[in-house]
Amino acid sequence: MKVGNKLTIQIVIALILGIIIGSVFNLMVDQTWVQWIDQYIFNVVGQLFLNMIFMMVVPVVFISIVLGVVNVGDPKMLGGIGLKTLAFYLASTAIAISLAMLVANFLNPGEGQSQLLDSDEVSEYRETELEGGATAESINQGFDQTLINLIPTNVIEAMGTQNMLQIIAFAIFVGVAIIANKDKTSGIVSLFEQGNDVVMWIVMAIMKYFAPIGAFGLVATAFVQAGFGAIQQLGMYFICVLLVLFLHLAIVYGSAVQFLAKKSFVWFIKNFAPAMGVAFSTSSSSAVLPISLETAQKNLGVRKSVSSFVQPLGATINMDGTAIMQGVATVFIAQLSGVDLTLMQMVTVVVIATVASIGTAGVPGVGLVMLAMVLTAVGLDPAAIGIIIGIDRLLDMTRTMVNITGDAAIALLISEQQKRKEAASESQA
Ligand code: DAS
Repeated sequence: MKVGNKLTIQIVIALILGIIIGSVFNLMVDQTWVQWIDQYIFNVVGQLFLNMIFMMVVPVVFISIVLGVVNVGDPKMLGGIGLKTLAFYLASTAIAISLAMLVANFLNPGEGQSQLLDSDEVSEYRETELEGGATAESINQGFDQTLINLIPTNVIEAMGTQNMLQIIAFAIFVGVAIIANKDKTSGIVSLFEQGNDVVMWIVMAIMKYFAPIGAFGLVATAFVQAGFGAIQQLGMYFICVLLVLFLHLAIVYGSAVQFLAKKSFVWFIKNFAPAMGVAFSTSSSSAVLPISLETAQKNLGVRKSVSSFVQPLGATINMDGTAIMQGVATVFIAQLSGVDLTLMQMVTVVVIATVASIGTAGVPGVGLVMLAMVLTAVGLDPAAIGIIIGIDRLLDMTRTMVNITGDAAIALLISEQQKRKEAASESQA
């Protein structure tokens, strides 16, 4: 069942209303009745919706990947899709962050604002986040540990903690085992296929009945808390991030869809819009995964065997929108600090941000936590993150939307290339 236009329009209207009402309420945020409505209506409605879709992530991802591997049928072919996916993901992330630093160096969002480094937010962030060792160290585990952690020692714990890469790894083992024993595993394949129908029915029901009101609640409460007031002080930084997100979406993904998938980009955005709207409201690539899988398969016609492998992988390791924020933020903070980043430092930022995005789950605010590692790597003060944390929730919405749209664009082009390759070989036969 396609995710129809009516639902798309409902979600878009819900987002617009959430932004408007949230921003108006932000102007009266000190009023008790505003805080009551925000806490007991907007926040409750939004969190209930978020919980519902988070509830579906593990069953959907595990079942989809097992079926995806089984449908591919040949582990060697799976390896081919895997390598192609990784190559596209790493290339698009490196382009994203390079574009971000190019535009930031052109627009100079941090120029003449060095006083921001003396703000209370910087010292507060240093005390609460950095001294507690909760940020840079916790993710600065090094590439070797990230690789080791790919394989779970306890699959129940991996599912319990929604460790996406470990769930993907275990699902691939199960899928390959089913293929290797296909003369005896027809029953379990049917079980997984029926399971997939059940979980996807639940996802569509959540989308149909709760997505509009849930998206409204999440966006409204975010804007009540942050509001446009926080943007004024950091206007250039905010505009710079949004500009690069748009350019990356339109130019990089537009080209990938138009010239590699040979599909209209407008058609792509129109049909993927429901997932983009939910990503915007939840700020979580992981939470929106069941919906982005369903929307890519039903609305964009992406093959299940490609979608169920490429998109879950992308939700964890491919975060172009996040890399864009990190690129702009690093230049912004360097300019505040009066530091001219050398070319070598910019290359370091590209490498660190690309590696940092691998292995971190797609949950709200994770990009900011990874930024601490990027800033430290080029000798900048990670406490300066305190300056941008106030408006980060608003930027997180847009960059999460870009993150999952990139995953879907790459899944579409891999799927369309597969279809054209098969059509060509059939016509030769
Ligand atoms: N919210 C993250 C995601 O889910 C992105 C980020 O924090 O940058 O993709």
